[in-house]
Amino acid sequence: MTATSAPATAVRHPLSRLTAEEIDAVRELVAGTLTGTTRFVYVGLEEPDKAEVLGWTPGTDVDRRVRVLLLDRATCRARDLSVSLTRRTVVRDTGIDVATEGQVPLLPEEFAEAEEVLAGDERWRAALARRGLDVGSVRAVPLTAGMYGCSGEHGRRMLRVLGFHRADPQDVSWTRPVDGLVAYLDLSRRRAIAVHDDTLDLPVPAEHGPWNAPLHAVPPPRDPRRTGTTSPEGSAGTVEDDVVRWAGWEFRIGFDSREGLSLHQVTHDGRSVLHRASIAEMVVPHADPVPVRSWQNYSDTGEYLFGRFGTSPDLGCDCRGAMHFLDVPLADDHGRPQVVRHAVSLHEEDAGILWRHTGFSTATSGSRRQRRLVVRTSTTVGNYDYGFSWYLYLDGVIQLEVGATGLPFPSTHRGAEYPCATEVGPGPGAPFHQHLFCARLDMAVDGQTNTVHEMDAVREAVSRSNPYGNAFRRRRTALTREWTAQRTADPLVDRVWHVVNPSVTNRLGQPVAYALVPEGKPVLLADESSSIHGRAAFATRHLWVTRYDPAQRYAAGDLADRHPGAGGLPAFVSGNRSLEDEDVVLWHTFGSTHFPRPEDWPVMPVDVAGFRLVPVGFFDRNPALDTPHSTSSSGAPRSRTRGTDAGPLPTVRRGTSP
Ligand SMILES: [Cu+2]
Repeated sequence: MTATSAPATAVRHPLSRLTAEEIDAVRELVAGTLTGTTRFVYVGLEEPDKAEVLGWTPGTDVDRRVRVLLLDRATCRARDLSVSLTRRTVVRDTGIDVATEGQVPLLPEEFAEAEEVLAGDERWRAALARRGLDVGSVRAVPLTAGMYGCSGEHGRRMLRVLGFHRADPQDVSWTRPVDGLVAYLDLSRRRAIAVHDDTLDLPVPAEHGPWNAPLHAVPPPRDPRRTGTTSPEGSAGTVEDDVVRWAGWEFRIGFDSREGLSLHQVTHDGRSVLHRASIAEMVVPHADPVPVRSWQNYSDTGEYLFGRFGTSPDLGCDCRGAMHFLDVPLADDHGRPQVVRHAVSLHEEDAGILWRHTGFSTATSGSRRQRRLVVRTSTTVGNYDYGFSWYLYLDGVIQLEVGATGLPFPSTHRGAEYPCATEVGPGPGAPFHQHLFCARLDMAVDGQTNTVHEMDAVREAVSRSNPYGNAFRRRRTALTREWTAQRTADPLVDRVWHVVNPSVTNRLGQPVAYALVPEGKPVLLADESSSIHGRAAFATRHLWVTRYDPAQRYAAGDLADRHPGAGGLPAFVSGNRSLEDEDVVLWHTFGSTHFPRPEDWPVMPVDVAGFRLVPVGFFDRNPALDTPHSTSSSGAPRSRTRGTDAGPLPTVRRGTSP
């Protein structure tokens, strides 16, 4: 299978994002194998092996490969292809056994089809009629099906569908659940296997309308000065061919339709910290045990491909001040490039006080402002909107913050005593649920080989050396094998994980390290016997450490949708490889356990979760000592009653300390 025309593959860097021209070239290369019903589920760069990336020099050739997942909608057969743009050929084309390997991710057109199929289903229509609803006024909301061993579902490409009444086109889709009703849809046969109507008398909530509908009594807009931050002075950073340089940091930006934003080859003053960082999976398990929604567990990355639903920011609101944007071309269902405008934004912003001290003399007093570079992207997956913000700070800290907003998935509330949902409005309930993300952190602290230590605070018993009982210390436990490197956080002992390079020491003779600092919130709460416990095993621990393997990319396995379980991390660690002084990858589960509030209705304020990577002996001293003194936003020097800090500098630049 060879293309007739030669695509443009001028490689700027082995990790350069796919261009629209390359997506076009991929489509041409596989065109001979397509039928009229073939759809492109995924088109993404096959990142070269790490050794090839690290050894690459500008001008060198690299085999530019693209992974393609195809689905024939007529037969539901799926294929996994590798296309070489350099050699202009398909180098791999294998079928996927969907019953054992799992389904390829779902397509937007399959979601659209769900409503059409159910509109013609007598059982669905009768259930709606029993509630006094016309089928045309009910939005069918298709959701990933999970694996529950239901009869007739083995090996099937499935959705489970709930209904929401939409009284008029201005309504958002999520405010008026038609509760007690669910359809199980077989996409291969384009029909409902089952329509369950629990016949409970659960009324559709009466209140409806978008968040700014008069009934919500939305107050007039606030003073614009209260609505956000700005960077009026601009940024001292640069972006060139997706490589960002700012305040000593340098890294490459990646983006694909599955993981969304990724950071590559993150260095600080030329020293390596991370080889690659991304969100490799996420799951949203729901807690409501009623049959109509006990199956609600979505892997938003592996099943929906949340990068594919990347959104353009609302300029002036989502981001303000001096911004830099990257447009991202992604392949649509037909393999055609579609550009998400401004999919990634970068800006610099104030982040409070960096450090300060009022000394005994004027010479020892001073204060500095913290600033951070923000690399941000957002995605809308059904009822939820997620914003992913990577922050890089002046003091060497890296932080990921995920903000969740939109609407909690609603039910009809089943009464004040109902234990697994909150009544969020007059009628709608919001079942409890979790948003659990898995960050894949391919660490490279001052080199590719590192060791991970678990660090706990430990109380010391009274003894001859601790006669007053005030002593506490830190216990260091090396995580030496994959079977024992599956850990939970413990905030009561301030547990963190140090990624250490034993071969490199700081000026004090200590091995350099970066700490993964978790928030330590609950991991997966579903019972150990539940389906989702096996299918999202990654989320049962805050930390897994594996030895680097380029094929091990996704925490719940390569194909998450309809996978029976035990894929991903449990399989990756089956060999119990040694982790000491090796090329290690950290998989960190974090997120929120969401007990919705009335304040989350009819649109929820952003709730955040995340983690930090903090240098521990990586630097010889505070790396931000050379931060210049700040000016006020007007550019005038602040009045200073003490100290010798000299005045205004327009932006943050390293090495220009007064
Ligand atoms: Cu939530």
